[in-house]
Amino acid sequence: MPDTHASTLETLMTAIRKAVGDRGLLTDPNDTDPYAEDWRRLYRGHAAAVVRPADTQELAAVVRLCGEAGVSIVPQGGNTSMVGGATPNANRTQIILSLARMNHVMQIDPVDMTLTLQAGVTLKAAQVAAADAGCLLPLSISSEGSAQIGGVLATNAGGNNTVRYGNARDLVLGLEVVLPDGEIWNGMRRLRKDNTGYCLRQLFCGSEGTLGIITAAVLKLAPQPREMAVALCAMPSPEAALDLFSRFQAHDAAAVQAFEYMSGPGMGFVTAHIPGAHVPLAEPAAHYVLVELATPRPNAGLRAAMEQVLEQALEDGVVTDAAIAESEAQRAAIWRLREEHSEAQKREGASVKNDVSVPVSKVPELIRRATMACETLMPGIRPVPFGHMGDGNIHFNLEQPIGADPTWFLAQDHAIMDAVNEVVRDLDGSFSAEHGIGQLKPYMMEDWRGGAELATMQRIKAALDPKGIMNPGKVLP
Ligand code: 2HG
Ligand code: ZN
Repeated sequence: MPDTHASTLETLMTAIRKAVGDRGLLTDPNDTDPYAEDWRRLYRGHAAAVVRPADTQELAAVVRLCGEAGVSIVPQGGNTSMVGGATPNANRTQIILSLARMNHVMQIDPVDMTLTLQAGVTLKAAQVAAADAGCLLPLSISSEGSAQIGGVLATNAGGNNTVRYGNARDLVLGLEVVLPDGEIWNGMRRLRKDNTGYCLRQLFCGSEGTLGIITAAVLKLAPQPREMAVALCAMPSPEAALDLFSRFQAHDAAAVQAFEYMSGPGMGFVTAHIPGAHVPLAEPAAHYVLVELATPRPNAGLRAAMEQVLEQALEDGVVTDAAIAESEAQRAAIWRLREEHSEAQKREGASVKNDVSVPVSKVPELIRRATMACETLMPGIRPVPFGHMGDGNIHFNLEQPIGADPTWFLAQDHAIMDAVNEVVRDLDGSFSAEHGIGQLKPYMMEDWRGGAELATMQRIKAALDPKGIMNPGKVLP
């Protein structure tokens, strides 16, 4: 590092310490390094410091100081990015701005059906706060215990309930954002209708910290379900899974809260690596579906509806076996089989992830064609597709061949992603459905979004962040 930069950083740290106090600043590499590696362990960065402001004013002061010093900022919530979106470079020249201390639920209004909270509240804590007030925060993702609201919104997370309630951006009524020059934009409105020019809050949703830092939000709540029914189904094929989805949609589309696909091999990794995981069906299957029905209507008879649809599907050979949860504990155990897929794949070895989406009707074709493409590219590779079939988002993940060197395997990631993406493009899909772009996928942007779309994004970036200090190297190529 050139000496001038070292002394700039030193001066900056002194000023930041003044702004946030000793509690708000970590500079010892032993303290900062855990923040600088991503969950997948694809990126090991090193930060000059981790700054943990206590409130929006402190955070804004830090952003202003960094802007003046020309030092770039990597905003970080729960550090659960799948695309290295919250990991700094390795030069110890960037600071990580952690929202972890800004974790207060500020207000819940059961009449307006809104939840007002700081960005560092975990998604799980936000769900619990909503439930305590008799409402539902209808956003559920596997990492919800660690993921924070700010990151969830900044990446426009999707998850398990998109089929019914949309993505994170669909739940946002208001935002507070610290802009790259340190100014605070207070857009914490909780209006259902507000047509007053460009919709700035939507600009920050999905911007992955490249345009500003979300510090607080007002989220839309939904009525809490009065009845729920969850089933795990063994399926003969991906086509049968799509058929089952259509049957539930035809029966009562408003009740389908989640419709998740899992493969036989993926389920095998879960039962092998996750203690206590057990599939409540007689035989292992080649494909599985988790279906969750829920409704706020009283006396809706959901359990009977679930049985009726599944019985007919069993008779027609669309489902080969099914288990309906009889208790909350059984429901949680079935969901665990789905939610532990990422962790189980990590324990099995190195994997390449493809968070892709296609029209729902094309999911079976995606699974078949992408499987073939990857097996042709690399004999022995182990496809473990799973995910949100009800909204067309499949995590087409590939596990390394048994016995292969993980480093060698990961070095082939572009070729593997390209093979999957070729199929996705042919099916009119997207190369990133819900995980975002981070530092893993900017190189794909020119090819997929080049022309007027990417040029407009670059102009927006240049207008809001002319110094390029906000999460550089992420999203844009
Ligand atoms: C999920 O749906 C997450 O569980 C993670 O989006 C997906 O590990 C993955 O690829
Ligand atoms: Zn997912």
